Amino acid sequence: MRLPVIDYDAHPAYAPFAGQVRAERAEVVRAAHADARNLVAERLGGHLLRPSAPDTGLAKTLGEHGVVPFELDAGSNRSLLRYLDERIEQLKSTGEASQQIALAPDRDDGGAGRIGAICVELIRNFDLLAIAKTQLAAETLYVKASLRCSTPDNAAFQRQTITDFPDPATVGLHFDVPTNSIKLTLFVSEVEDLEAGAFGYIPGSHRRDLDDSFDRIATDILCKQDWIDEPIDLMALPNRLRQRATFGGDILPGSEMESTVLSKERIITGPPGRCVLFDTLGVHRGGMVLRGERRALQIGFFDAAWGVEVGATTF
Ligand SMILES: O=C(O)CCC(=O)C(=O)O
Ligand SMILES: [Fe+2]
Repeated sequence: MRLPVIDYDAHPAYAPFAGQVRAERAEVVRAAHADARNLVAERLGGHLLRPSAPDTGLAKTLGEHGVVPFELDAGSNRSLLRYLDERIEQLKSTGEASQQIALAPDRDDGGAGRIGAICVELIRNFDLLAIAKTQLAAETLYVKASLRCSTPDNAAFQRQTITDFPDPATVGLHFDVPTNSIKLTLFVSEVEDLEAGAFGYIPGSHRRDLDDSFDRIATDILCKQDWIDEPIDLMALPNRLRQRATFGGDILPGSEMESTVLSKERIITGPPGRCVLFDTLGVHRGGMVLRGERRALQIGFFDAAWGVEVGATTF
C-alpha cells in the first residue's frame, strides 16, 4: 500500500522555512540523505521484503495484516498479570517511565529475573521466535523486553511538528527506524481508548514500496532530533525526499488526508492480558496517554542484520 505523501510546500507550518534554505546547506543535506539511503538499502535491502504469509495461526494474520491482537486467558494468568502490575507499581515509585528486562538469567537485571522468565515463557508458548524469524526473514534475532508505565507526563508522543502548530488527530503515527522488527505489547492495565494509550495500526501498511521505505528511513535517520528545531533541514531536501517515517504529526489538521488515514487505522483496546503482536514496518502508534496511566510489558524482536542491540539476548 502507499503511504500518504505530504506536500510540505503547502503546509503552513513548514512552508515558511523553504524560503530560508541556503543552496550550500541544501547540497550538504542532499548528500547526507543519499549516504543514509545507501546505508539503509545495503543493511536492510531484502530484509524489508515481507515473505508471503504462512497458512495458519498468529503468523498468518501477522503476515497478512502486520498486526494481530490476542488474549492471555485472564483467569489462568491472573497472578502473572498481578505480579507484572506490582512490578510496574515499583517502577512508578522510582519515577522512571520504563525498565529494561533481561531475558538471560546471567545478565544483571536489577532483580527482574522472574519477569525475564515470564517473557521467555510467553515467547515459547506463542512460538514467537519462529514467527519473528519468518516475518522478518531474519536468521538471528536480538530480543529485548521492557516494563512501561505511560502517563500524560512521559507519553511517547513522537510529536515532530513544529511547536505551536496544532496536532492533527493522526499525531504519533510512524513506523520504526531503524526497522525490521516485530514487537509484542501486553496490556497490564485496562486500556479503553486512544487517550488512555490504545494501540493503533494501519493494517497492510507493512507491505509497501521498498524505495519509499528507504527514503523515509533515510530522512528520519538523517535529521532525527534536529528537525524539531530545524525544519530547514527537511525543507532543504527535494520535495520527493521530504517524506518521513514519523509522519503522523505532519499531516494537516482537518485535512482530507487526516480523515483518510484515520479511517484506515485500527484501534486496539482491551483488558489486562490483551496482547498486540505487530510488524513495526507498518504504520502504528501506541501509549500516547492523555488520561490516566497505561501499564504494559513489551518484548521486541529485532533482526540482528541491522546491528548490535545493547542489552538484548541473541536467539
Ligand atoms: O507501546 C506501544 O503500544 C507501541 C509503541 C511503539 O510505537 C513501539 O514500541 O514501537
Ligand atoms: Fe513504534
